[in-house]
Amino acid sequence: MATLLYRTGGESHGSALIALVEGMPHGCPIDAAFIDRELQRRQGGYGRGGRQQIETDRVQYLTGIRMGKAVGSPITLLIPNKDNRLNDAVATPPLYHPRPGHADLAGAMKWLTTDCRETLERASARETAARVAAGALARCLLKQFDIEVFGFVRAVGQATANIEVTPHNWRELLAKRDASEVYCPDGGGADAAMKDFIDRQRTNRDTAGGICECHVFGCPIGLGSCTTWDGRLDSRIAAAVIAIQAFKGVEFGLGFATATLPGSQVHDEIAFDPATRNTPSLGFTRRTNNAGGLEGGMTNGQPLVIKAAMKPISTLGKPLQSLDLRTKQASEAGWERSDISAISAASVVMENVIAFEVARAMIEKFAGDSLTEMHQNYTAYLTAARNL
Ligand code: EPS
Repeated sequence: MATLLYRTGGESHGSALIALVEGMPHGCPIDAAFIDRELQRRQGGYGRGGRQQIETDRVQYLTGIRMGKAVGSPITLLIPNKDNRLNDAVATPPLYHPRPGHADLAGAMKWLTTDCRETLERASARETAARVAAGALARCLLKQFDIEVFGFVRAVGQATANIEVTPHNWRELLAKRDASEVYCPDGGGADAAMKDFIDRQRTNRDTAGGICECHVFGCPIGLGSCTTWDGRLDSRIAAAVIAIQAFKGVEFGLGFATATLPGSQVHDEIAFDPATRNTPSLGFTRRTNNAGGLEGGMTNGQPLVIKAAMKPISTLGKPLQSLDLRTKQASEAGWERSDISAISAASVVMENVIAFEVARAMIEKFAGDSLTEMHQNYTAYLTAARNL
């Protein structure tokens, strides 16, 4: 089956990060400036640490692209690390005191060592630069089908944005998000409250997590599958989102709140509007979108709505109780340069890993070796559905 896949490689302080993307159709225009902008957004946000002052993440394209277009072969994206010191034993010393919440302890045992260094190098959220690059590349395909993805920070600590996102106002909200240091489009004070929470954690030498939210507009009905558990688009999106470093929960639409309500208040009643018959939703409308655009593992023509919780960063300036893995004697957890909060960056990562899964579902449904063939399959499908 034609599909879209990617792998990443690289350590936080190694020479580079790479992403290898397989399955981009021939002829798809690649917007390198857009991909670099997403990388810059990932580097930004309120509460970031010193690393982002060192790096200027930009993609170098090693394979798979000619004259700004995919040639159909695997695409290799490389992001050099300026803070490249992995082979310098002094500059990347061993870490024997695992940080609670980080991969340190489990990774050290897994690799049969008392040094957490190699675990932390790969587990680090620095790797998300490669995921953003792969996802933003996939978005170049989505743009060809007018599918847009919008992510932002919904909450930090107790500070929550009081906004409703619709297909009509999201571009306006996107401009507000881009003007916000926290990447929160709520001009009504939530942005300031979020910054205040992060500032307080900095003062306390503590860290902050939050909630990211992502909307996808323009998906045709029927992406994903109800026939296999791993073909369900919600299962793929959930897996992609929960795989982001420090993410602990994901929900679609009303999510966990659906469990507390009767069915009559949860399910989105179906109606028809002939005026929107020529759109990817085929004219099927809903007054509500509690399902978050997915029913039976398939897109239902409504925007996808996904929320996810990020725990606070696990490197604390005031370290928690841990031990020395060599002696098993109690000791404070290790400290590495880190962030107070990476929630804004995480919203960019979430946007792009979701985009990758939607692009994969598009390729699986409208398979074609070239963009031209994919467009023909897409149009033929919507025409056939309209003729029912
Ligand atoms: C990050 C790079 C890392 C950390 C952070 C995110 O760089 P360094 O370890 O050199 O400071 O700032 O990583 C973590 C929070 C983590 O837990 O590993 C990045 O580029 O996003």
